[in-house]
Amino acid sequence: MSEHKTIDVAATQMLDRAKEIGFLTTFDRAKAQEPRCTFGNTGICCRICLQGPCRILPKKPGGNKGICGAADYTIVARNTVRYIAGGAAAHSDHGRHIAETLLHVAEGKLHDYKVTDPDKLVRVAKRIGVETEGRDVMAITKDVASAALAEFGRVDETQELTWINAYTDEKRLDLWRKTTIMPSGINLSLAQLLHQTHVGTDSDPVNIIFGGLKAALCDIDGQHLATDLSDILFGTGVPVVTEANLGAIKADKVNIALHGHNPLLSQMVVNAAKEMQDEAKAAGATGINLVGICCTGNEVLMREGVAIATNFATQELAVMTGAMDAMVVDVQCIMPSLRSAAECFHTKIVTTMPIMKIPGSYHFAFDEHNAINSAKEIIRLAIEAYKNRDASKVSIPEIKNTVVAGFSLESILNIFGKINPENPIRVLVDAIEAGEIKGIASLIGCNNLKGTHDQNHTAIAIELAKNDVFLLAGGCSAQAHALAGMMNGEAVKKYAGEGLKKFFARLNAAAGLTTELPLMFHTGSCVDYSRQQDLVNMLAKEMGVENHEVPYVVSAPEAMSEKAVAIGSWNVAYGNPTHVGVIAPTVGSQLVNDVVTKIAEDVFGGFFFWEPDALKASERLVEIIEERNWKNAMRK
Ligand code: CUV
Repeated sequence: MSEHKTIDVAATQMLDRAKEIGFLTTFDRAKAQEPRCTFGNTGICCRICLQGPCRILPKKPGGNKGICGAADYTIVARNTVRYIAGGAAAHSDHGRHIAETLLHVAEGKLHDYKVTDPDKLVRVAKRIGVETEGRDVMAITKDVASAALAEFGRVDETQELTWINAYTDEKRLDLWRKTTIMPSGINLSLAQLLHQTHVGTDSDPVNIIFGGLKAALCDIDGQHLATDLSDILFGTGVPVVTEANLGAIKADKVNIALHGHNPLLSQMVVNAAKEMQDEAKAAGATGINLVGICCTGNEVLMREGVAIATNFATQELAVMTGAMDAMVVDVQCIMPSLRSAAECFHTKIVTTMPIMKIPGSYHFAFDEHNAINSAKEIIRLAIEAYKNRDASKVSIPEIKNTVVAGFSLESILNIFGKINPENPIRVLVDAIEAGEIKGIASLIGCNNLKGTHDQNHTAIAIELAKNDVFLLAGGCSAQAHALAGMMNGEAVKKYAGEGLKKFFARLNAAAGLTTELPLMFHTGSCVDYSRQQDLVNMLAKEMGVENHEVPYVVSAPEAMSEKAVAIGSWNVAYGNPTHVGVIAPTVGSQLVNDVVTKIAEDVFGGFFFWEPDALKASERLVEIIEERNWKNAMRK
């Protein structure tokens, strides 16, 4: 039955293998959860106080509200925004960790990290108002890192967050001020949101949702600074050619998967591995092979060309190959079940962060002060594990596809700049205005086992490409396309409409790369979605329209995490129509559902829509883009 679980051929093989050895995967566990509780599924189960859980039971006298009197709309609104708080906390804490590291670099406390991209440092400094003229790199670094850290602890509500202010146009900022969703400090807004949704505080669903949007703006702020500072520390991605899928795991090498989100550790493992090939050889392997899973995989893919093994839903299956010697994990999206998967083999699961441990797995406290040596010790654990590998248990699917990735905003503009050096973004605007491409879509988000793994990611990409929509991608969505062999030049030939093909032909002729450009531009991890928004902001300016008038849409066909809810929400606040391929737990309240799917458009120009059917979703996305183009043409 595995063919209905995933469209990925390699994953299907590994699911058969899991069945053979009697390992129950996340796909089995998803099935065990059916049928879902309707109360939870639609958002009308309240577990905020200890009198609960309360459910909305309209047929019972007194049952149409919770014990405290909270109506369905209050319960649904509170539940929804608490997802945003969780997501924004995760993204921004990731950003804070990077900022702290950068500050320590500037203070000379860390020796294994450095400013790798001083040009980006200066660009960011100028943007956020840090003086650069005549100052040395470390002084600028210290101010930029301090400005980032100041985003978290600010309690003066008359001030505003620096990053979103620096990158967003004044009209949009004003709209956020008018709707009272402009945050001043990240920690403050997240604490206030938890307070606002405590039992007996706010029961007004619209006010609660606005509190949620404030937290969502903290999410994009934390994301943006995380991306900027990671680029400064580790370099800004340029196009790279590599491969994706389980066939990237090598039988003759010590295989180490980098899984999670934070590049502080994964980048050090990449650096250390370069020096340690001989140690692997001494153990009988031909070398060390690194592969990525989830977003830390995207980070090292962008900057180092590390191959993608697989994405979120299929992470356990990388262990099923029997050739995974160690899986090094940091934070977020790491399944606790990896340990039991590893027990069937020799694989070492190494947790590395103080807030992320898995009972029974190996914990190695990663120390930034001793980063390279920490990374080396972790690699040595993998080499030791390799010695215990049982060759008879190794079964690696012979499936992998060529991937062209590394599309930071800088590298995208660099390519456009080969056609129009004076005004690179004009290239995209010209293509839209000439009708060569209809618009732009961002394919983002996770895997969600309420549907078939990766099916809708790829189906929507194919439909949009056929309709001449230029595609950006990130997170596990980008990995889905990479795994399926769609992130390369061949896919353009196969799937792009005539206009999009022409656009690519012009780009390819000008780009001067040794490879053809891929069907979708992979912008990095999900912390990197500010790259997309920055591009949209530039487009709006160049087109002379407002953010919510740009022919741009977002699709998260398999959104799953709290972070995805936060990301979707700031997209809506920026004016972006945002498709989610699972029915959101807002449908338990008609009012709240209408606010996020309809009223939001009146206020922000962006809105959510839920559509599990890939074809219907694609049709709607294309319609929205066409409608925006039509309106823009009318305005002229
Ligand atoms: Ni941060 S958040 S499942 S790894 S994209 Fe993948 Fe991406 Fe969602 Fe997680």
